[in-house]
Amino acid sequence: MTCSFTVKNKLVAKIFRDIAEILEIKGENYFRIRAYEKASQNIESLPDDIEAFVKEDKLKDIPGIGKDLEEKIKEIVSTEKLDYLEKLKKDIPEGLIEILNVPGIGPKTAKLLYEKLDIQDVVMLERMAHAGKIRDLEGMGEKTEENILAGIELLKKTRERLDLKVAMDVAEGFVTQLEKLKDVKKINPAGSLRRMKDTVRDIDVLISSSNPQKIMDVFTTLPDVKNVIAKGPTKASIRTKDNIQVDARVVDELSYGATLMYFTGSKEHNIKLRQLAIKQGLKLNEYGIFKAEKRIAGKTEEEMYKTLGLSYIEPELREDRGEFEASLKGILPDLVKIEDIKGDLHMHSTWSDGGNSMEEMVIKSRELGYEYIAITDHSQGLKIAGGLNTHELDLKRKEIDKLNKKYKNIKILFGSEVDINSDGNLDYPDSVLQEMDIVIAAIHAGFKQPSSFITERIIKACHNKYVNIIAHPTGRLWGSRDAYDMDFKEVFKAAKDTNTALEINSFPERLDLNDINSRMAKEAGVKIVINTDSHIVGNLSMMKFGVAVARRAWLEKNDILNTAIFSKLKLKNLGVLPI
Ligand code: DGT
Ligand code: CA
Repeated sequence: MTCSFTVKNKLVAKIFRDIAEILEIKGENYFRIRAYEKASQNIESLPDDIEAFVKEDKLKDIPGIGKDLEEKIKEIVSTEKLDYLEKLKKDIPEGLIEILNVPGIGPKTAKLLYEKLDIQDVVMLERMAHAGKIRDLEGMGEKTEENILAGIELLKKTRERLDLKVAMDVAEGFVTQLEKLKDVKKINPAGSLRRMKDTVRDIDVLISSSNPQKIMDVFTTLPDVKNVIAKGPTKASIRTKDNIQVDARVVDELSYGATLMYFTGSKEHNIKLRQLAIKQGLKLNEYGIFKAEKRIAGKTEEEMYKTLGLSYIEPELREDRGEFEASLKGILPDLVKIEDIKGDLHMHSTWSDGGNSMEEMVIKSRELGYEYIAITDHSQGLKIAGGLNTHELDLKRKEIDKLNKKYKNIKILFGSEVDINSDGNLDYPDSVLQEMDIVIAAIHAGFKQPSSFITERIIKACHNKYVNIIAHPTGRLWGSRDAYDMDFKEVFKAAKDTNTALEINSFPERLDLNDINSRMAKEAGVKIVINTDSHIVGNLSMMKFGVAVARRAWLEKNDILNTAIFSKLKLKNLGVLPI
C-alpha cells in the first residue's frame, strides 16, 4: 500500500516539476512557475496518499493547491498523465526535456544553452561541451563543461536501456577484472550485448570454471559493485554504483557452449532451436543437447549448431529473422567486419563544431589504418554549429590540399554535411557543391513536419546530382528524440535510382539507420555507408557500433560503400576526386 501511494504522489510531483521547468524555459511568468514548483514540493513531502485527498474532496487542504491545480491532480490520479503537460512539451524541442535530466542542468541553464548555442538535445550538448563552446557563455567556464560531460555520462547510465557503448564499457570492465583470475577458463558477455543490439537492459556475463565459489566471491566484491541483489553458488546479480545490473553465471566446460548459446538468446532464437531439436528427437537445454539421457553436444556453440544440422549462426543474427532457413540452406551472409572498413566519410573538425583540428583527425585516422577520410563540416545555415560560408570553404579546401601533400598515405576528401532546409532546398547552391569531393545531406531542423514533407525533402536531396550520402536518415536520438516519420519505401527508391548511399551513423545514440531499416534498404538495392560523424578524435573508434548495426542487418562487405579501396570508391562526383 505504501508503495502505491508514493508512486502516485511522486507522479503528480514529477509532472508539476516538469511543467515548472518547461514554463521556465519558455520564459513564462515567474509566479506561475513558482506555483507549480511549490505544489510539486508540497505533494512530494505529503505523508498521505494523494488519492485519499481526491476521494475525500480535500485537495484544497494541501498548501498551494487551488481550483486549477486541483483539476489537474484529479486528471493525473485517474489517467496517470496530464494533457496540459503533453501540450506544453510540443512547444519545445523533445531533446530539451532530456537535457533537463542531465544532473546539474536546470531550466535556466537549458534555456541559455538553447538560446545562445541552439542546443536542442543531449548529443548536441555533449558535442558543444567537447568542442569547448560552452565555457564562453556568461556564468560558465571550463569546470561547467566538465560537470556537464560528467552529468551526461551519468544520465546515459541511468537510462532504462543502456546504449551499446555504455553497456560495452561496463561489460569490458568486469570481464577485464575477472579474466585475471587463474580459475577463469573462459569468459564471455552474453545476452543482447553479445548480439550487439543498439540498446541493452542489463549485462550478462558467462564464465567457465571449476571453482565457481571463488568467482562468485570475487565478482560480488569488485570495487564497482554497489550492492548484491542475489548470490548463489554458481550465479549472482549485482548492481554497479551507476545502478547497472550485471548478472554472472559460472558453468563447467562441458556445458559452456550450451549455456553461452542459451544466454546469448534471443529468446525467440532459443525457442526455435529447441523446436528444431525436438523435431529431431533430441532434447536441448542450457546444459547441452541430449539423446535419451546422453549428452551429445554442449562444449562449444559450433558443436551445438552442427549437431542440429545447422552452420554456425553469428550472435548478431540470432533474432529469428530468417537465420534458421538461411543456415539450413547454407546461404547465411558473410557479414561485414570492422577490418573491411577502408575509410570514414563523415567527420567534423574545428572548422565547424568539432573539438579537434583537421590535422589531428587525419593523424588519428591514419592510426586506425584508413585509406581515406572525408572531413565534412557543417554548412552555412547551421551557424550555431559554426557552419562554413563560401569564403571559409575556400580556405578549408586550401588547408586540405596542404594536408594531402603532407600525409601521402591517406586521402583526405573535402566535403560538407549540408543541411536539407525545411523547404527541401540544400543549404549551398550547386555551384558550391560541385567544387566538393563529397557531399552529405542531412536534416537538422523541421523534425516535426508531416511524413510526406520529410520524405519529399530527403528525396529531393537524393536527386541533387552532387549529393552522395544522406546522413542519419531518420534523425532518431536514443533517449531524447524519436525517429521522424518518413516513407521508407519512397526514400529507398529515390536513393537507389540516384545512387545515393544511406548512412548508418555510428554514434551510440543514433545508430541510424537501424538494423531493420538497413536490411530493408539493402533489399531495395540501396548502398549503405557506415560513418562515425566524429566531432573529436575519440569518436573515431565508434565505427564498431555502426558495423554492429550493419551485421545485425545481414550486410556483407559489398553492400557497404566505404569498404571499397580508394580507387574503387564510387561517388557521384568521382571526377573531382583528388586521385
Ligand atoms: P535485454 O536484457 O532486454 O537487453 O535482452 P536479453 O536478450 O539480454 O534478455 P535477458 O537478459 O532477459 O536474457 C538473456 C538471454 O536469456 C536471452 O537473450 C535469452 C535467454 N532467455 C531469457 N529468458 C528466456 C525464456 O523465457 N525462454 C528462453 N528460451 N530463453 C530465455
Ligand atoms: Ca540482458
